[in-house]
Amino acid sequence: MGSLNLIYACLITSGVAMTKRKFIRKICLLGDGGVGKTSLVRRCVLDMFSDEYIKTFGTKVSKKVIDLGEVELTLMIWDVLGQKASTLHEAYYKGAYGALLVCDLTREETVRSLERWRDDLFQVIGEKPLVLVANKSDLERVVKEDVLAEVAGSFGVDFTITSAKSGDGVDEAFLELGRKIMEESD
Ligand SMILES: Nc1nc2c(ncn2[C@@H]2O[C@H](COP(=O)(O)OP(=O)(O)OP(=O)(O)O)[C@@H](O)[C@H]2O)c(=O)[nH]1
Ligand SMILES: [Mg+2]
Repeated sequence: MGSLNLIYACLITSGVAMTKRKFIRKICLLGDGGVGKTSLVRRCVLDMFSDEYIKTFGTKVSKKVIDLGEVELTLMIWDVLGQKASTLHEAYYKGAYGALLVCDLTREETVRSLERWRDDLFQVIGEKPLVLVANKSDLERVVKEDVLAEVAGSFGVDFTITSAKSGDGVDEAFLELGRKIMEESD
């Protein structure tokens, strides 16, 4: 047996090559009503989309396993309603390791209100990794990229452009947040 094969066999018998480190982390999606939070979760978890708008009442938790190389990360995704009822939100935020801040590229006010969503979140869980998600890229854009860059810059985070409808950028947004969360835990 060659020495490489021998090393490989040793790794397998010791379990090193077989096992990924596994983590489970709660994340939240925040942003105004109708920006596409539920649709992003549906696209990410089920690879489906619907044009129908059913306001989220209460909260829904979905699970998505992502592969980050030597780490397997299970995201428990909390889809929080987009209404301004911060007493309710507090309970949803508890225990979250990070969040996607979602706005709608067709409505600039949804970008401006992200600051309040972030502040609400940080009041409950402290500063945690965020990714700014600018959704509905398949529609005609009203929000300019420099406005996104300015808001994201003021939060010290990156932004990702997505379409829950076409799927563009959706997996990347969840992956990016997952990566950031795991970097924090190192
Ligand atoms: N064209 C297009 N429509 C989208 C996209 N994402 C969501 N929508 C539509 O926008 C509407 C609202 O989407 P939801 O995912 O329910 O929005 P939400 O942020 O969960 O809304 P709340 O639960 O009220 O907070 C629905 O009609 C969706 O079909 C997208 O990327 N492109
Ligand atoms: Mg919803």
